[in-house]
Amino acid sequence: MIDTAIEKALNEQIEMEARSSHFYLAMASWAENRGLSGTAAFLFRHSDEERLHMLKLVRFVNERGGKAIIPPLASPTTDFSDLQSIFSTLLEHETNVTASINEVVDLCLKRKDYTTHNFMQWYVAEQIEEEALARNILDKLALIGSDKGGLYLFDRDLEQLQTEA
Ligand code: OFO
Repeated sequence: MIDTAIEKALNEQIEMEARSSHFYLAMASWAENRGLSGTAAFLFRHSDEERLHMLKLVRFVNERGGKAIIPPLASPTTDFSDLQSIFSTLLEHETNVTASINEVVDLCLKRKDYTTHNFMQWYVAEQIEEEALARNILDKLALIGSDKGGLYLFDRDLEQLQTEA
């Protein structure tokens, strides 16, 4: 049977992954409405992947004899000024997700729950990729600046960019 504190922490993580999915869906929609179809495709995929991250946790909690809680979600912000603000918000969000995952891992060690600790390693590795990807995109946007041709190529490249390593 899963430890109650670990179950609570995993349920909080479920909510965080669900919020990530919702958040990126709002960003994708923003991009689609501005004709940035490559960026929209990338963000729609990213949103789907966050939902998978949530599902993986839901299944794990239930398999361990806990009860996964499917959370209500508030409407995410759609107030973005430009792509820079989208991806810096995304990076900030992912940094918070990493901190939250580290807290769960820390709790697993304190409670000697090595099974959940092992399960969480997938998320630890995933966060390294997600943060690196967001930083990489922000670096590209900084290089492009206000160059419209560069923005066109950026959007085209994002269509192909994989969100997962
Ligand atoms: Fe689930 O990796 Fe982002 O949030």
